[in-house]
Parts: sequence; structure tokens; C-alpha cells
Amino acid sequence: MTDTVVKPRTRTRTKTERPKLHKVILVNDDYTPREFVVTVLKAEFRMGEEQAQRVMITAHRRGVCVVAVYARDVAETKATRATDAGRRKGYPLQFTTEPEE
Ligand code: TYC
Repeated sequence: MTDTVVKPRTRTRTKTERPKLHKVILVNDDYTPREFVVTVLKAEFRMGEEQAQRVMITAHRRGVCVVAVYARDVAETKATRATDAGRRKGYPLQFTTEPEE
């Protein structure tokens, strides 16, 4: 009888895998007041007035702007909270997330 030799399946990791960071992205719309966007950026993302103004105006002009990067769960929680703040006022303000490359 022939013995079957089972080769152990191993995988060589050449680097330590780190969880990807996720971007929070501010999306422009035609209805949310500029000042409200700035207020949400300051409250949820701990930005100063000048930085919040810059991010808001960049999204206004270009359609989107990266707000910050965080671990995935933090990015998703902050995006949801910021989007909900707009919804409570009846605004279509949107914050989305996507993984960094
Ligand atoms: N475009 C909006 C306005 O003119 C302001 C605005 C800026 C809304 C950025 C959303 O992500 C946004 N009132």
C-alpha cells in the first residue's frame, strides 16, 4: 500500500498586514447651506473654522473633498453621524467612506 504524503499548506507573509484606513468624503449638493456644512465639519471632525471653510468650498467647487482618514469603524460612524445631522435639518448633505489604496 502506498502512503499518501500530505504537504502542509503554508503561506509566506512578506509583510505584516495592517487594516486599511478609510477616507471620509464630503459630497456637494445644491441645497445644504454652506454655513451648516462648516458647522458639521467643526463639530464632527474637530476642525477649526478655516480648515472647515476650505474643505466645504473644495467640495462645493469640485464635487467632493476628502475630510479625513480613520480606521474603518471610526470613518463609518463619523460619516453616518455627520449625514444624520444634515437629515435632521431636512438637508441632503452626504458623507461617504472608501478604503485608501
Ligand atoms: N453647494 C452648497 C451651496 O451652494 C454648499 C455645499 C458645500 C453643500 C459642500 C454641500 O458638501 C457640500 N449652498
